Amino acid sequence: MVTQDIFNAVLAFDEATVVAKTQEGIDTGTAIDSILNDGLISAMDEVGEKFSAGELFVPEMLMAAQAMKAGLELLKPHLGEGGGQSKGTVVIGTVKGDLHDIGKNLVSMMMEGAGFDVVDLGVDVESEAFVKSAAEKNADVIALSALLTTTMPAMESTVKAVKEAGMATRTIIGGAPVTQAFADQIGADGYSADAPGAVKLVKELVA
Ligand code: B1M
Repeated sequence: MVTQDIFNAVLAFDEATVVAKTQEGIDTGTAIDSILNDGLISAMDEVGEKFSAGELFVPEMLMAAQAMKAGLELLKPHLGEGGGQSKGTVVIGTVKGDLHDIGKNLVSMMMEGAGFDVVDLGVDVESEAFVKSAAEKNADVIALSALLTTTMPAMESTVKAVKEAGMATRTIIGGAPVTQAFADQIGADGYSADAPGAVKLVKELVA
């Protein structure tokens, strides 16, 4: 099955096969959700488990991430309803100290696919940069991603900086260690566990 091949290829850090099999899946009508969730994302979960178990190390995590990213790029045009007038502007980034960007990129792609203008500030983004960019772009929403428990406090400082700047821009947060309880605790306007949920949340916030 093509999704199993994609899963195996990410775990083998075999970018060329990830690309070939992802394209084959698209061309043969495999559900995009299945390529994404059963192929690419499941493989990264497995990589994380192997890393926790001491069976894989950082360079291998990085190679798996490169392979996954190559597959994700091919899915990009298929990740939303697209077209039409802009539904609003979202400034997105991974917070200060955190270099993980695959989940953030997925959220960003799905928001673009859903018709939002997305300003992606990348990784390791300072609170001030979120505030400055949101003010310049008159953004509706600032979307913060974090994958490390140690960088969650940077979400709190960013939400605080947005409030202190007196901006109307709403803030949403997400990423593996983040929870709704944490969002409530730091006063963020929303939390989602995954990229489709983040799109739904932003649609509700700008409605
Ligand atoms: Co790192 N890493 N990593 N890593 N890495 C994790 C996160 C970890 C859980 C692995 C583990 O121990 N099992 C662990 C964190 C432990 C913790 O804090 N609790 C960890 C660690 C420890 C580290 C280092 C400290 C390792 C070291 O150096 N000793 C280091 C930190 C570097 C830094 O950031 N300062 C590090 C480095 C790296 C690489 C650079 C090698 C690489 C990242 C490459 C890249 O992103 N370009 C990497 C990777 C690949 C991972 C794992 C294996 C995979 C992450 C991923 O891309 N998943 C990860 C283990 C895991 O998560 N299972 C791990 C796929 C992606 C689609 O999922 O990003 O969770 P995710 O996004 C999801 C949701 O979370 C959500 O939507 C997506 C699904 O739809 N989401 C949002 C994400 N952002 C959102 C924002 C939203 C809404 C939803 O709204 C705004």
